[in-house]
Amino acid sequence: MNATAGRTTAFDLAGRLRAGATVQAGWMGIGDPIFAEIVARSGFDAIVLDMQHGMFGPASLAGSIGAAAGAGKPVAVRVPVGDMAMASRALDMGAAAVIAPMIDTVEQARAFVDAMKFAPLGRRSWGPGRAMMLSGESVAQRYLTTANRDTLALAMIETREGLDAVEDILAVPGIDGVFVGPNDLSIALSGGDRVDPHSTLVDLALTRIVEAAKGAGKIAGIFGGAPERVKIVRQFGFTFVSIGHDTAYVKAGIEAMIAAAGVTTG
Ligand code: 3PY
Ligand code: MG
Repeated sequence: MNATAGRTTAFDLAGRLRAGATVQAGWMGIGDPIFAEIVARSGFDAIVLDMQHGMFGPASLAGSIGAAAGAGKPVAVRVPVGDMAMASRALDMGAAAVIAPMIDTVEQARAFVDAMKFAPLGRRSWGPGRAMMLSGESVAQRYLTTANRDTLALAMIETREGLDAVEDILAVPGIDGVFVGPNDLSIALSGGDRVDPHSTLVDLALTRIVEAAKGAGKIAGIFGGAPERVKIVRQFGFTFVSIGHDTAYVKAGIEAMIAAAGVTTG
Protein backbone atom coordinates (compact mmCIF):
# COMPACT_ATOMS: atom_id res chain seq x y z
CA MET A 1 0.00 0.00 0.00
CA ASN A 2 1.08 3.53 -0.72
CA ALA A 3 1.23 5.17 2.69
CA THR A 4 0.10 8.62 1.63
CA ALA A 5 -2.94 7.77 -0.42
CA GLY A 6 -3.78 4.30 0.81
CA ARG A 7 -3.73 2.91 -2.73
CA THR A 8 -1.85 -0.01 -4.21
CA THR A 9 0.54 0.87 -7.03
CA ALA A 10 -1.70 -0.95 -9.51
CA PHE A 11 -4.62 1.24 -8.43
CA ASP A 12 -2.66 4.45 -9.05
CA LEU A 13 -3.66 5.21 -12.63
CA ALA A 14 -2.60 8.86 -12.53
CA GLY A 15 0.82 8.12 -11.04
CA ARG A 16 1.56 5.38 -13.54
CA LEU A 17 0.53 7.43 -16.57
CA ARG A 18 2.43 10.51 -15.39
CA ALA A 19 5.52 8.35 -14.90
CA GLY A 20 5.26 7.41 -18.58
CA ALA A 21 4.02 3.82 -18.14
CA THR A 22 1.81 2.27 -20.77
CA VAL A 23 -1.61 1.37 -19.41
CA GLN A 24 -3.75 -1.09 -21.38
CA ALA A 25 -7.43 -0.84 -20.64
CA GLY A 26 -10.41 -3.07 -21.26
CA TRP A 27 -13.42 -1.23 -22.74
CA MET A 28 -16.85 -2.01 -21.36
CA GLY A 29 -20.30 -1.13 -22.61
CA ILE A 30 -22.35 -4.06 -21.30
CA GLY A 31 -23.46 -2.42 -18.10
CA ASP A 32 -23.07 -5.25 -15.66
CA PRO A 33 -20.91 -5.22 -12.50
CA ILE A 34 -20.13 -8.94 -12.48
CA PHE A 35 -18.98 -8.84 -16.08
CA ALA A 36 -16.95 -5.71 -15.26
CA GLU A 37 -15.32 -7.64 -12.43
CA ILE A 38 -14.47 -10.57 -14.72
CA VAL A 39 -12.78 -8.20 -17.17
CA ALA A 40 -11.03 -6.31 -14.34
CA ARG A 41 -9.63 -9.63 -13.07
CA SER A 42 -8.17 -10.34 -16.51
CA GLY A 43 -4.83 -9.10 -17.87
CA PHE A 44 -5.86 -5.48 -18.36
CA ASP A 45 -4.22 -2.76 -16.24
CA ALA A 46 -7.47 -0.78 -15.99
CA ILE A 47 -11.01 -0.75 -17.35
CA VAL A 48 -13.06 1.97 -19.02
CA LEU A 49 -16.81 2.00 -18.38
CA ASP A 50 -18.73 3.71 -21.15
CA MET A 51 -21.82 5.74 -20.26
CA GLN A 52 -21.91 7.57 -23.61
CA HIS A 53 -22.61 4.66 -25.95
CA GLY A 54 -22.58 1.83 -23.43
CA MET A 55 -25.36 0.69 -21.13
CA PHE A 56 -24.02 1.84 -17.77
CA GLY A 57 -26.31 3.91 -15.62
CA PRO A 58 -25.32 5.37 -12.24
CA ALA A 59 -26.27 2.22 -10.28
CA SER A 60 -24.44 -0.27 -12.50
CA LEU A 61 -21.52 2.16 -12.67
CA ALA A 62 -21.18 2.33 -8.89
CA GLY A 63 -21.35 -1.48 -8.64
CA SER A 64 -18.81 -1.94 -11.41
CA ILE A 65 -16.31 0.51 -9.92
CA GLY A 66 -16.58 -1.33 -6.61
CA ALA A 67 -16.12 -4.70 -8.33
CA ALA A 68 -13.03 -3.44 -10.17
CA ALA A 69 -11.61 -2.03 -6.94
CA GLY A 70 -11.99 -5.50 -5.40
CA ALA A 71 -9.87 -6.76 -8.29
CA GLY A 72 -7.29 -4.02 -7.59
CA LYS A 73 -7.92 -2.29 -10.93
CA PRO A 74 -8.58 1.41 -11.53
CA VAL A 75 -11.58 2.55 -13.53
CA ALA A 76 -11.96 5.34 -16.06
CA VAL A 77 -15.53 6.41 -16.82
CA ARG A 78 -16.63 7.93 -20.10
CA VAL A 79 -19.60 10.16 -19.33
CA PRO A 80 -22.34 11.16 -21.82
CA VAL A 81 -21.69 14.31 -23.92
CA GLY A 82 -21.77 17.43 -21.77
CA ASP A 83 -22.77 15.55 -18.61
CA MET A 84 -20.49 17.27 -16.14
CA ALA A 85 -22.70 16.38 -13.16
CA MET A 86 -22.02 12.72 -13.98
CA ALA A 87 -18.29 13.44 -14.16
CA SER A 88 -18.33 14.60 -10.52
CA ARG A 89 -20.50 11.66 -9.49
CA ALA A 90 -18.15 9.18 -11.16
CA LEU A 91 -15.29 10.59 -9.06
CA ASP A 92 -17.42 10.33 -5.92
CA MET A 93 -18.09 6.69 -6.83
CA GLY A 94 -14.35 6.04 -7.01
CA ALA A 95 -13.39 6.52 -10.66
CA ALA A 96 -9.69 7.19 -11.15
CA ALA A 97 -10.30 9.09 -14.38
CA VAL A 98 -13.15 10.59 -16.33
CA ILE A 99 -13.17 10.82 -20.12
CA ALA A 100 -15.41 13.62 -21.48
CA PRO A 101 -16.49 13.11 -25.11
CA MET A 102 -16.68 15.74 -27.87
CA ILE A 103 -14.64 18.49 -26.20
CA ASP A 104 -14.31 21.18 -28.89
CA THR A 105 -13.40 24.36 -27.06
CA VAL A 106 -11.43 25.81 -24.16
CA GLU A 107 -14.76 26.79 -22.54
CA GLN A 108 -15.97 23.17 -22.61
CA ALA A 109 -12.63 22.04 -21.21
CA ARG A 110 -12.98 24.58 -18.37
CA ALA A 111 -16.49 23.34 -17.58
CA PHE A 112 -15.07 19.81 -17.39
CA VAL A 113 -12.33 20.96 -15.00
CA ASP A 114 -14.96 22.73 -12.86
CA ALA A 115 -16.73 19.40 -12.36
CA MET A 116 -13.54 17.40 -11.83
CA LYS A 117 -11.28 19.48 -9.59
CA PHE A 118 -11.69 20.99 -6.16
CA ALA A 119 -10.97 24.73 -5.70
CA PRO A 120 -8.91 26.57 -6.65
CA LEU A 121 -8.62 24.65 -9.96
CA GLY A 122 -12.34 23.94 -10.23
CA ARG A 123 -15.65 23.79 -8.39
CA ARG A 124 -15.99 20.10 -7.53
CA SER A 125 -18.43 19.69 -4.67
CA TRP A 126 -17.45 17.60 -1.65
CA GLY A 127 -18.89 14.08 -1.32
CA PRO A 128 -16.23 11.41 -1.96
CA GLY A 129 -17.31 8.95 0.74
CA ARG A 130 -17.46 5.94 -1.57
CA ALA A 131 -14.21 6.90 -3.36
CA MET A 132 -12.45 7.13 -0.01
CA MET A 133 -13.85 3.80 1.13
CA LEU A 134 -12.68 2.01 -2.02
CA SER A 135 -9.18 3.48 -1.96
CA GLY A 136 -8.71 2.85 1.75
CA GLU A 137 -8.35 6.57 2.47
CA SER A 138 -9.79 7.49 5.85
CA VAL A 139 -8.62 11.09 6.22
CA ALA A 140 -10.88 13.62 4.50
CA GLN A 141 -8.26 16.36 4.53
CA ARG A 142 -5.78 14.07 2.76
CA TYR A 143 -8.36 13.17 0.10
CA LEU A 144 -8.93 16.90 -0.46
CA THR A 145 -5.24 17.65 -0.89
CA THR A 146 -4.50 14.69 -3.19
CA ALA A 147 -7.67 14.29 -5.30
CA ASN A 148 -6.87 16.94 -7.92
CA ARG A 149 -3.56 15.20 -8.56
CA ASP A 150 -4.76 11.61 -8.30
CA THR A 151 -7.89 11.71 -10.47
CA LEU A 152 -7.58 12.45 -14.17
CA ALA A 153 -9.64 14.72 -16.42
CA LEU A 154 -9.19 13.48 -19.98
CA ALA A 155 -10.77 15.53 -22.78
CA MET A 156 -11.82 13.60 -25.87
CA ILE A 157 -10.52 14.96 -29.14
CA GLU A 158 -12.77 13.62 -31.88
CA THR A 159 -14.00 16.58 -33.92
CA ARG A 160 -12.35 19.01 -36.32
CA GLU A 161 -12.94 21.85 -33.83
CA GLY A 162 -11.36 19.85 -31.02
CA LEU A 163 -8.37 18.98 -33.19
CA ASP A 164 -7.90 22.61 -34.22
CA ALA A 165 -7.96 23.63 -30.53
CA VAL A 166 -6.03 20.67 -29.10
CA GLU A 167 -3.02 22.71 -27.93
CA ASP A 168 -5.32 25.27 -26.22
CA ILE A 169 -7.46 22.55 -24.63
CA LEU A 170 -4.31 20.89 -23.27
CA ALA A 171 -3.16 24.23 -21.86
CA VAL A 172 -6.25 24.49 -19.62
CA PRO A 173 -5.10 24.03 -16.00
CA GLY A 174 -6.73 20.90 -14.60
CA ILE A 175 -6.98 19.08 -17.94
CA ASP A 176 -4.65 16.13 -17.36
CA GLY A 177 -4.61 14.86 -20.91
CA VAL A 178 -6.54 13.97 -24.01
CA PHE A 179 -8.24 10.81 -25.21
CA VAL A 180 -8.83 10.33 -28.93
CA GLY A 181 -12.03 8.92 -30.43
CA PRO A 182 -10.71 7.79 -33.82
CA ASN A 183 -14.11 6.78 -35.19
CA ASP A 184 -15.77 10.16 -34.69
CA LEU A 185 -12.56 11.88 -35.75
CA SER A 186 -12.55 9.97 -39.04
CA ILE A 187 -16.16 10.98 -39.71
CA ALA A 188 -15.37 14.62 -38.90
CA LEU A 189 -12.17 14.78 -40.97
CA SER A 190 -13.83 13.17 -44.00
CA GLY A 191 -16.73 15.63 -43.86
CA GLY A 192 -19.15 12.88 -42.90
CA ASP A 193 -18.09 10.57 -45.75
CA ARG A 194 -16.45 7.68 -43.94
CA VAL A 195 -16.00 5.97 -40.63
CA ASP A 196 -12.43 4.74 -40.94
CA PRO A 197 -10.36 5.04 -37.78
CA HIS A 198 -7.31 3.73 -39.68
CA SER A 199 -7.32 6.45 -42.36
CA THR A 200 -4.32 8.59 -43.25
CA LEU A 201 -6.25 11.69 -42.20
CA VAL A 202 -6.67 10.21 -38.72
CA ASP A 203 -3.00 9.18 -38.60
CA LEU A 204 -1.91 12.76 -39.38
CA ALA A 205 -4.17 14.02 -36.59
CA LEU A 206 -2.77 11.44 -34.18
CA THR A 207 0.76 12.73 -34.77
CA ARG A 208 -0.35 16.28 -33.95
CA ILE A 209 -2.30 15.20 -30.86
CA VAL A 210 0.57 13.17 -29.37
CA GLU A 211 3.00 16.03 -30.03
CA ALA A 212 0.63 18.49 -28.36
CA ALA A 213 0.21 16.26 -25.31
CA LYS A 214 3.95 15.67 -25.00
CA GLY A 215 4.60 19.41 -25.43
CA ALA A 216 2.17 20.14 -22.59
CA GLY A 217 3.63 17.36 -20.41
CA LYS A 218 0.19 15.70 -20.33
CA ILE A 219 -1.28 12.26 -21.03
CA ALA A 220 -2.18 10.96 -24.50
CA GLY A 221 -4.87 8.29 -24.56
CA ILE A 222 -6.87 6.68 -27.33
CA PHE A 223 -9.65 4.20 -28.04
CA GLY A 224 -7.38 1.58 -29.55
CA GLY A 225 -10.04 -0.62 -31.11
CA ALA A 226 -8.91 -3.78 -32.88
CA PRO A 227 -5.80 -5.45 -31.37
CA GLU A 228 -3.78 -5.03 -34.61
CA ARG A 229 -4.48 -1.30 -34.50
CA VAL A 230 -3.50 -1.08 -30.83
CA LYS A 231 0.11 -1.95 -31.72
CA ILE A 232 0.16 0.88 -34.27
CA VAL A 233 -1.32 3.56 -32.03
CA ARG A 234 1.19 2.70 -29.31
CA GLN A 235 3.95 3.47 -31.82
CA PHE A 236 2.44 6.95 -32.25
CA GLY A 237 3.23 7.51 -28.57
CA PHE A 238 -0.15 6.95 -26.90
CA THR A 239 0.30 5.48 -23.43
CA PHE A 240 -3.32 5.05 -22.24
CA VAL A 241 -4.78 2.68 -24.81
CA SER A 242 -7.97 0.64 -24.75
CA ILE A 243 -8.07 -2.74 -26.47
CA GLY A 244 -11.21 -3.98 -28.22
CA HIS A 245 -14.48 -3.94 -26.28
CA ASP A 246 -16.49 -6.31 -24.14
CA THR A 247 -18.89 -7.57 -26.82
CA ALA A 248 -15.87 -8.50 -28.94
CA TYR A 249 -14.21 -10.27 -25.96
CA VAL A 250 -17.26 -12.51 -25.55
CA LYS A 251 -17.67 -13.13 -29.27
CA ALA A 252 -13.98 -13.98 -29.78
CA GLY A 253 -14.06 -16.33 -26.79
CA ILE A 254 -17.13 -18.15 -28.09
CA GLU A 255 -15.71 -18.45 -31.60
CA ALA A 256 -12.37 -19.73 -30.27
CA MET A 257 -14.10 -22.33 -28.11
CA ILE A 258 -16.38 -23.54 -30.90
CA ALA A 259 -13.37 -23.82 -33.22
CA ALA A 260 -11.30 -25.63 -30.56
CA ALA A 261 -14.15 -28.06 -29.97
CA GLY A 262 -14.23 -28.81 -33.70
CA VAL A 263 -17.98 -28.17 -33.87
CA THR A 264 -19.52 -26.96 -37.11
CA THR A 265 -22.37 -24.51 -36.57
CA GLY A 266 -25.03 -22.97 -38.74
C1 3PY B 1 -14.65 7.12 -31.18
O1 3PY B 1 -13.84 6.39 -31.77
O2 3PY B 1 -15.20 8.09 -31.67
C2 3PY B 1 -14.95 6.82 -29.80
O3 3PY B 1 -15.55 7.65 -29.13
C3 3PY B 1 -14.56 5.51 -29.23
O4 3PY B 1 -15.58 4.96 -28.48
MG1 MG C 1 -16.58 9.07 -30.21
